[in-house]
Amino acid sequence: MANYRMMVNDVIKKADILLEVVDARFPDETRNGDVERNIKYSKKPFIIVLNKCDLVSKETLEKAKARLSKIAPTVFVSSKNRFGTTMLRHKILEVANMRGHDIQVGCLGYPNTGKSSVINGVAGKNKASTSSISGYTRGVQLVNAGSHIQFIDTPGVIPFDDNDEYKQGLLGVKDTTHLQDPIGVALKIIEKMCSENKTALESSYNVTIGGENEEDSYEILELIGRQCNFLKKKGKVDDSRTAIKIVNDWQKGKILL
Ligand SMILES: Nc1nc2c(ncn2[C@@H]2O[C@H](COP(=O)(O)OP(=O)(O)OP(=O)(O)O)[C@@H](O)[C@H]2O)c(=O)[nH]1
Ligand SMILES: [Mg+2]
Repeated sequence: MANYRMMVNDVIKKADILLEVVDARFPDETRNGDVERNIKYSKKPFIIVLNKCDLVSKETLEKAKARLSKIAPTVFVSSKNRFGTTMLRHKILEVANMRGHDIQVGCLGYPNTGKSSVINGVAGKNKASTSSISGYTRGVQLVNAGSHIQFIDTPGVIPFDDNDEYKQGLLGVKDTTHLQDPIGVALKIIEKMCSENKTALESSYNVTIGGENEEDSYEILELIGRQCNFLKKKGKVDDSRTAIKIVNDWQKGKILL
């Protein structure tokens, strides 16, 4: 754990500018207060990058951007679709405001938010390795992105006190093989979807939510299980199997918000 703090501070020290990469589906949950405080303390410029914006509606994105812009310049990108990456490159050059020598860009954020993918998006090539399993980038890596930009890719970091399993499941920090309670996580996903975008949940699983009792997230999970034909003996829904599917789909970006 002490290593984590050392690594973050070391990257902040080396970098001319920092990117905090957050997941556009949960910008607040994936912002790291520790990291932001240390960046502020260093007085170095930083940009908040709302990545995975392909998974979020434009309206929600604009709201998040307006809110976060009060903290730091904020851009949204989809490194998957290479959307906004040119804009980010310009923003880096603009905010760093340096001439004459290479710009070192430190890339920090929670595990699995897409730090390495954002770097690849800006570099225009797959130079940093990525994976749907979090904890993929180990150790600090330098990536040349051309036109005087060099990235410092880092392993994802989580604030010390944050070991809530539900959050780790939602954010994809732990995959279904490492979660102790995938059903609990699936229920959280269902709750989040129902409060923010029920229609997207319905169309992902080809179900209609709204019948009696279907305000209850467990009932919705059963409905989805039945639709997927995940049944046990006597026609009972296999809730674990359904939960694992939901969590996997969510983590792989198959459910839009
Ligand atoms: N839908 C979508 N998925 C993305 C996007 N960017 C990254 N991903 C996916 O998110 C997962 C994590 O991406 P990485 O770039 O490895 O994330 P990271 O932050 O470097 O992860 P660690 O190094 O493990 O901390 C991969 O499955 C990517 O394909 C995006 O813009 N949209
Ligand atoms: Mg990485």
